[in-house]
Amino acid sequence: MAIQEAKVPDIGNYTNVPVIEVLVKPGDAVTKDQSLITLESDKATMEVPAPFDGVVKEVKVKVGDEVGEGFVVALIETSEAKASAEAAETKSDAQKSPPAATPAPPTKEPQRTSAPAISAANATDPASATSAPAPAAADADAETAAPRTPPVPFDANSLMPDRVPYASPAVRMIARELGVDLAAVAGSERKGRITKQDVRSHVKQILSGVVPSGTATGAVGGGLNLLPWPTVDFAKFGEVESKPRSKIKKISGANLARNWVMIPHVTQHDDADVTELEALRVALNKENAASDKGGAGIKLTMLAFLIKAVVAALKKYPDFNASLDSSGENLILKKYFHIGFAADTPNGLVVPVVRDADQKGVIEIAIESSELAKKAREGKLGPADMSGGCFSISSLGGIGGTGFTPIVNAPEVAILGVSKSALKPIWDGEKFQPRLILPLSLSYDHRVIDGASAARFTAYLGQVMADMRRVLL
Ligand code: CAO
Repeated sequence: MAIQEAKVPDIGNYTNVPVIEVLVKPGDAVTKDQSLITLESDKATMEVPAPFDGVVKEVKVKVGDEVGEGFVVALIETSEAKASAEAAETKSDAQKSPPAATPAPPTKEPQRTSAPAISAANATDPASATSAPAPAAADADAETAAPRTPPVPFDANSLMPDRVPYASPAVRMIARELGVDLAAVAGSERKGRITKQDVRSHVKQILSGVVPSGTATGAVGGGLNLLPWPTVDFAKFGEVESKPRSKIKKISGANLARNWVMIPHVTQHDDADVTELEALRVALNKENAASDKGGAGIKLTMLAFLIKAVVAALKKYPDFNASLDSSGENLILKKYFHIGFAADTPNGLVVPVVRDADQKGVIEIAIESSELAKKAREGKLGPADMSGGCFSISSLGGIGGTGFTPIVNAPEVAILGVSKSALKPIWDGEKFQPRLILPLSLSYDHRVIDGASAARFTAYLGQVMADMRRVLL
């Protein structure tokens, strides 16, 4: 018996790569190629395999350590002869293996190699690569000169080329075994990393009908069979410039794409008569501007009144303040009222959250939402500022428009879009009266909310906005 060092092998140009998972502990029996730890660089996750069979005597790294080639990961007790034979075999395997930073080519079977298994940011997910259906007869668009390719099952990467499932090779292996397209799985770990448990929960959701079965490869009757994303050489048609997308745009884009395809959306449009409310708001703001006491300088925004009115509507219709649980069997009703609002920033869309809006007055909400919007524009929002939302509001009223279809911010079940209020002639039974009308567009998850409930919700919201005294009731 001998104690051998298991070291980080050649991992290409990566140095000081953080350890994000330690997969073994002292006393564990390991077999050659079994993963010992997972590393995470900016662009890839890599698992460091055991170079030989044996029993772990000591683990030399912990989560958060930074390692590079040659770093000792663990001490493994093994029979001397066996270890040297296996070490020699490992060396020759490594020579045959692709360079460490090259993503492994898609295969149906997991790779058995002692080179670190790498899940690079632009690697094709083998799970989806194995599932292309038979070629279709449809012609490719002649103008774009795209090659004739068969339809492919829905793959988030084809919609959002920057969204690549972020998962370790072990998780990818499980996904392949279960026939799950990782692009459809929401990662629960930091930076959206997908865990084995996420894959299992996803399968449970498919079985219970919460997510479409088409997101599992090979599922009967599933898949959107979309055409591949068109590849066009735009420069052929005129001058172009390539502009990198911001990190926020990539992340929010991937979330929006998932929510749009996975949630059956319906948008209910309605109007709120805000004539009196706007008059009150303008008057209070004038008072505040002239005041030398508390309240001076505070601007009451329409958004603040909307948040308060939404809380009243959520109290009356609790199904809107809810989320489906991971099995899809239950609706989780929330007893708190944290309202998110979409904020447009130079880097893209973010959704800060006003917490416990039911316990705050309109002034407090106005101050808090303005501060959050300022923080958003300065790029200073932390995760805590953006988590825990129950319902979102997307207000484009300060810009313009008469209505739009906001996308539900999963796992919430509804979102309110607000457009620009305008003076309109409204018939009062005797004559037309000029009234200030605020357009409301409520998108909702039709699995959870019926059309009639949505109509009641927006009608009630309109009543509250028309007479905020109802909030007191
Ligand atoms: N109708 C008419 N005018 C409106 C209005 C409405 N619904 N809402 C606001 N306004 C007016 C205000 O009266 C104000 O005018 P004055 O300066 O003359 O008083 C002006 O628009 C700016 O309003 P505000 O300071 O209250 O800001 P806001 O509430 O409109 O917006 C915020 C705050 C954070 C929601 C906004 O900055 C923002 O980011 N909006 C974009 C949200 C977005 O991108 N949604 C889309 C998401 S999906 O891509």
